Amino acid sequence: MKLSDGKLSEEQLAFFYREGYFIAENVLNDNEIEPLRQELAAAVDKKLRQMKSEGRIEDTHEGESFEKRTASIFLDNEQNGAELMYHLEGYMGGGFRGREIFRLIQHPKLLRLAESIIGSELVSSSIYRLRTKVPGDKMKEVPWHQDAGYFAGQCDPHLILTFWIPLVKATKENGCLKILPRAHKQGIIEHFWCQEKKGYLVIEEEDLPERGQKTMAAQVDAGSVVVLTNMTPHSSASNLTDKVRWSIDVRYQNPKTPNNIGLKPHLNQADHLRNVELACYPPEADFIVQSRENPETVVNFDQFMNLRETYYHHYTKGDDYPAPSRWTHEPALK
Ligand SMILES: O=C(O)CCC(=O)C(=O)O
Repeated sequence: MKLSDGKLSEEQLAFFYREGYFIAENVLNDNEIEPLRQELAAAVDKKLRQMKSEGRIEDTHEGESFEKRTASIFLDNEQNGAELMYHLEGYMGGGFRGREIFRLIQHPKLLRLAESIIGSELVSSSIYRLRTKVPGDKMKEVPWHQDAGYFAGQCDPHLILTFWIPLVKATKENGCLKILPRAHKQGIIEHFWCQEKKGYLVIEEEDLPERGQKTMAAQVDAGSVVVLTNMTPHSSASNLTDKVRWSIDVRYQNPKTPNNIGLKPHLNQADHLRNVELACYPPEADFIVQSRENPETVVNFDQFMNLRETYYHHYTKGDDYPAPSRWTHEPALK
């Protein structure tokens, strides 16, 4: 659906609240996403040169396209491919940061769209993710879940927007997002830790509501925005092409929704461990991206890098990454 004036109209808002999703077509044009693609391509190139100089890789597939190169590395050797993707995404996907992702999260077109749903005061919710869905990588199939499943329970009553944005055309073949419409109003559904994929939560098929409802494959152009609520069940299947399905997903919330703005990670962590849950996702930093009431609180690039790095290093030290976890059990124990 096309936006008029960059915002959701009354009718489009009604659609979003009824269906639990909205597809805003071609919000960002090629010129607006190309800098991020280039930043990523440069990071890929640098890492592969380093691996080659250390004698750990022979062919760096220099000269291949943005979509192809990482796929070729994975195809040559899965471990090298996994190392490259880890380098980009970091632990649990939370390590990706740089000037262009920051520009994108703060892009006026995205903020305008978010504002038309949740108002002018906007926090970028801590979980934003870069996804390199590489062909043949089982770990990149994402099971059915609600984003709220990853957040602390206290955030269930709040609307947190997910903006899923492909950097290349997303199709059924390359594993675009799949959505279960009209299934977002019943609140949180039981999630389990996925047995074969560490770090993923899963809603079992039989627990998906509205089972008669058809799932929707969000086949969209690069730069389109798939908007979801935190309660909308979604998943994505394997990439069956020979190229990478690159995408990012960013989240926005109102500052009244619990967050860790202004909190140092150790205080945040101490409270989290005492079960005083201050933020929806304590291990990663929330930050203000737009405020008409207090414009001086909007973070600049250096503050963003500092915040994200401080949290990332604090929480990835040692091996107890305290992701909020109300789901302690696995399917077999049900
Ligand atoms: O990009 C994908 O394949 C899955 C994305 C997702 O699950 C999310 O944005 O919450």
